[in-house]
Amino acid sequence: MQQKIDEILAYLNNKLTAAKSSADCQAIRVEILGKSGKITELFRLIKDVPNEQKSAVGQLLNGAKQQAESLISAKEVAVANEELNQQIFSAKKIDITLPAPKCTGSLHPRTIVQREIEEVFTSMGFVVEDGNEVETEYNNFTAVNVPENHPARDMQDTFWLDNGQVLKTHTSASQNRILKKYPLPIRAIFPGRCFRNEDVDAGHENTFFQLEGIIVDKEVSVGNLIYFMKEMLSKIFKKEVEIRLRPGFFPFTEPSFEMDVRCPFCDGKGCPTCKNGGWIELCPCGMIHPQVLKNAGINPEEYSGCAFGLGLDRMTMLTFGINDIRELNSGNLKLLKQFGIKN
Ligand code: FA5
Repeated sequence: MQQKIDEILAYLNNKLTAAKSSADCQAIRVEILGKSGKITELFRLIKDVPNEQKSAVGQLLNGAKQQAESLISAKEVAVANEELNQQIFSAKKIDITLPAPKCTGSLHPRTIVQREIEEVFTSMGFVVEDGNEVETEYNNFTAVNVPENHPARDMQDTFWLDNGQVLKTHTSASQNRILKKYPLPIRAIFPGRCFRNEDVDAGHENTFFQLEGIIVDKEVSVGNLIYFMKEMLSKIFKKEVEIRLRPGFFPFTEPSFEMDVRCPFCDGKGCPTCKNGGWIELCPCGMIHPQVLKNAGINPEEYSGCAFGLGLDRMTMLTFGINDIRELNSGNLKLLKQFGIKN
């Protein structure tokens, strides 16, 4: 048996030395280790070996099989590497001095709407501020008049971090910092990503965007709020728009409102976008609560302010006719190709 094994291994070595390709190696593997391979055939002889020698012969054959396996595998790896090198180096030469192909991607629909809104507000003297995504409990809640244990905290189910901070639940979390940062009067907008521990559906995400605006000056009134919102919406929808205020509740504004816009798609006659109601609920807003001003060191006897918190995803969906908010976070390139605008 040992002699047969030696002959097969010698034969194998010769064949492997001559092998030039993966296909050659595959053929050798079949010839030696395949169903009717030379070593496989040797295993069939075990039945004729006397019982007391069966174990020793079995060991011998297993050793031969392993040896053949590792010789073939080593050659397969070497040949595969060689083939890869051939592919790389014999392929068409790349001229690395050529300019890169122009492939700049496109803007996300939400970014397009955000930039348009920013342009409108900056043209009216607003600064654009950035906000943190991780916020202190104080800024997210207490500074905007939602003290600890106040039931209003339940309005926004929050992701708490181990260090006691939160993923900001609304852009209002930046109000205190911005009110302290700028000298009065202040006109600022601050778009940003917000997080809430919410069930996701076509209209709600756990990660979404808002765009907040504040105006603090002497004698600011609801009239200012209406004026700025109408200006913004008219520019975005490219037509004169009508808005209405309904009573709302937010601890950080007094009075608080829900602002609706007369459906710009059907002029209020009724269509699928406004669910035939003629009005679209757009954004909550109100006059900044005196306590919020005080918390930022502003005297509410002297100054007043108004604020709004626009749902940027909602505005994007309206603008582009997207009916499921989940599309916006999906990373789906089809969405970008359909609505994105080249940067
Ligand atoms: C607020 O977050 C207030 N901070 C807004 C505000 C600012 C009021 C300043 C007054 C003055 P609200 O929870 O309603 O309010 O959210 C505002 C907008 O954010 C909603 O109208 C909606 O468009 C959007 N929004 C809220 N939760 C989600 C969510 N889970 N998914 C997508 N958009 C959301």
